[in-house]
Amino acid sequence: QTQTPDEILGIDSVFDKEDLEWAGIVRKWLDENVREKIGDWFLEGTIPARELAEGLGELGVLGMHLDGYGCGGATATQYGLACRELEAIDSGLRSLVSVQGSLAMFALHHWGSEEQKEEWLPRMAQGRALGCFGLTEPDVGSDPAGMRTHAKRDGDDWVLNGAKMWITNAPVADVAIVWAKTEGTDERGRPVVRGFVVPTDTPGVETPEVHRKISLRASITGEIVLDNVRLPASAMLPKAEGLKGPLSCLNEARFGIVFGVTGAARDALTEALRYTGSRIQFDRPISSFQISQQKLAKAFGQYSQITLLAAHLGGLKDSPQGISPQQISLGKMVNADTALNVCRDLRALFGGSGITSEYSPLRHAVNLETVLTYEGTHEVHQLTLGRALTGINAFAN
Ligand code: TGC
Ligand code: FAD
Repeated sequence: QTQTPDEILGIDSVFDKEDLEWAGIVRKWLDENVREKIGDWFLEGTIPARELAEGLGELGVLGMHLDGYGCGGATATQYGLACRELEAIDSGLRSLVSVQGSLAMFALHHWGSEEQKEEWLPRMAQGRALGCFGLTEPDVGSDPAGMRTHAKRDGDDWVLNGAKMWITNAPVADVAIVWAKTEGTDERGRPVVRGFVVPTDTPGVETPEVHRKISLRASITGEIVLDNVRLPASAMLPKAEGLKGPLSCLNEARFGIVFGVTGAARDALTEALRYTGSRIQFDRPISSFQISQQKLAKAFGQYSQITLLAAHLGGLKDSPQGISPQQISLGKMVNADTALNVCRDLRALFGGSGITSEYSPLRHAVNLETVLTYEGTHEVHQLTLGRALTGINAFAN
């Protein structure tokens, strides 16, 4: 008598019944519409983002944790569980949804004017308009305070110059949320960072694709090049002033990753159980070897730990006390790293077949290399937690 990982873990008492039912709806839609195709998209180095967005909009996962403007008004845990199902297919698919809902839509929802929200959010929730989020630059990643992209006033207009790099969805987006330094400084002498809503068909905007990726291949990554891009005064996000504007959006997307990567680990473990039960060597299924069982049990233990941490952080985010950036860093640091180790270790159980796109663990593992890096590298989260634990800032000294 075998039991699934989630049965042994007792997933029914980790999450509410209605939330698991919702996750089941997302899983079924993905199984019917995406699962079979993902290996090919990964090999081809692309994803039909616009077509998929409309389906995902109908399913209700785009901006699902935001209220009003055609968004779903779901809880953080429900959103997390959707990310888990998306990343059980591929991190690139979860990225598509994270960038749309947690970065671009959240920036508009949290920091935008009424007009900006009404113009963009309903269409983005339906997947009829795609957004991207430009913070990173060719020379500036972990330290966004060093950004060079700048916005200058010219009469009532803003004129933007600069370049953003590694921007998910940029080549296919209708709108980019671009973060730029403005002239002048705040009371602590720091340049003031502002966010701008930039339709990608504005003259002076180019969004070339980044090629030759060997990770997150089922995702479209690009640059945003801004050459004297003239925007009306109304293009600025009025409520975001300073780096806490973009960093608040990162909290949302990092939270999605905390849940998402548990899906990748679950999928790798499910495939490993299936494969090792049917593959015969030495006249026995390879699941009967003690070393195979050790690998499976270790992966199951790690999967259980990261699922419980995600559930705990989801509960915090849904509680009146809310969740802190340090708690989100804890989840991102531990869960991305652990899921990567789970997928990489399980890959070995597939022998030669494990290096093809036929089986998911290696694809998940190479994707998780990106997940370890984006949304704050593993080291950035270690230093964030180191600072919280010791009171000493080790980012620059
Ligand atoms: P510091 O300069 O001291 O702080 C600036 C202001 O920001 C506030 N703040 C936060 N606010 C909200 N949430 C957070 N997590 C925040 N962290 C900082 C801070 O309170 C301060 O506010 P104020 O009012 O005093 O001005 O900066 P710091 O020392 O706190 O932070 C430094 C550091 C290194 C942690 C931060 O710069 C950082 O997180 N760097 C990593 C950059 C990063 O994650 N980039 C991600 C780009 S987007 C992306 O990767 C998308 S992937 C998309 C996909 O899923 O496909
Ligand atoms: P760097 O910051 O140069 O870091 C290089 C190495 O140095 C890392 O190991 C880092 O941890 C280490 N390091 C840096 N500072 C310190 C320090 N103080 N102490 C110790 N170690 C340190 N960005 C966006 O804005 N929007 C997007 O949509 C987006 N999508 C992405 C999609 C993909 C596929 C990828 C790969 C990246 C994406 N990014 C996006 C960019 C991502 O957020 C950055 O790559 C990330 O923040 C790291 O920046 P960097 O690549 O410049 O590395």
